[in-house]
Amino acid sequence: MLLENRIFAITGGASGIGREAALEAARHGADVAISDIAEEETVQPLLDEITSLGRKAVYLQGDVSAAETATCFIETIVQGLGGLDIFVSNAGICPFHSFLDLPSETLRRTVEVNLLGAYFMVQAAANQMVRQGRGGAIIAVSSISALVGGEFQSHYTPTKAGVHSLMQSTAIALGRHGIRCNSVLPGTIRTAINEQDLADETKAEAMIRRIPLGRFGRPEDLAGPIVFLGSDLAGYVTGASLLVDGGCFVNLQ
Ligand code: RM4
Repeated sequence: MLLENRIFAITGGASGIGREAALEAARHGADVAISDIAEEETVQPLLDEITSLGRKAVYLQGDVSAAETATCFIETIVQGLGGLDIFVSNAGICPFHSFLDLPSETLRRTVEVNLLGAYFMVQAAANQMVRQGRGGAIIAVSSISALVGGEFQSHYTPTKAGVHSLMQSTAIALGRHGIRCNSVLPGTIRTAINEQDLADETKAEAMIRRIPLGRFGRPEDLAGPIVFLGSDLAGYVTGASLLVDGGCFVNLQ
């Protein structure tokens, strides 16, 4: 029970990594707030699963690229759960596309969701934690792609590098408030974000061969690292980043 009676909030929590992190936080005793662009009715089974674990659950449908969504999410969290202890900025997109002919609107949307959305949400969460005066933990879901490139991800990898860097800067700005900021860097985790991309069996087999643990990650593989970074077990960890990639990044030969 690493998060007993804590209040845990996550964006992009309706599916994939966000969904599994939300459930694991509830298993560890937290009340949970979720935001996502999905219709609430599609998220209701997840909310029901969290309440079946004896924890409270609240939901806000919204687009993180709009600054006002962050304000609304914090209001939803405080009104529904009474405060905020752990905030996870997870929402993100990766519309794979070649570089030379990348449409400007695809670039803009990816930056607005992945980087601006993270910034708005982290800033709003931090201000709530500062108002509360009891510290807190902020975790951003960056990526192995903060550290390496992707031919069809030229619009995406800079946003993940930006999220990684954002946690380093906010760790400095918020340390005096007892707020820790860290990032997790997932490797290739099978979710809806890459379902179409990994349908290419030749690509998928080549990528798996580079992973020492011999498999793609599963969303639940991120749940433990996120709970750890949000818990008191990570009480002296801030400005750090945790690769969760099956060893892929370090595997040159
Ligand atoms: C990750 C990494 C994975 C890709 C996802 C969409 O950062 O690049 O390989 O499948 O993004």
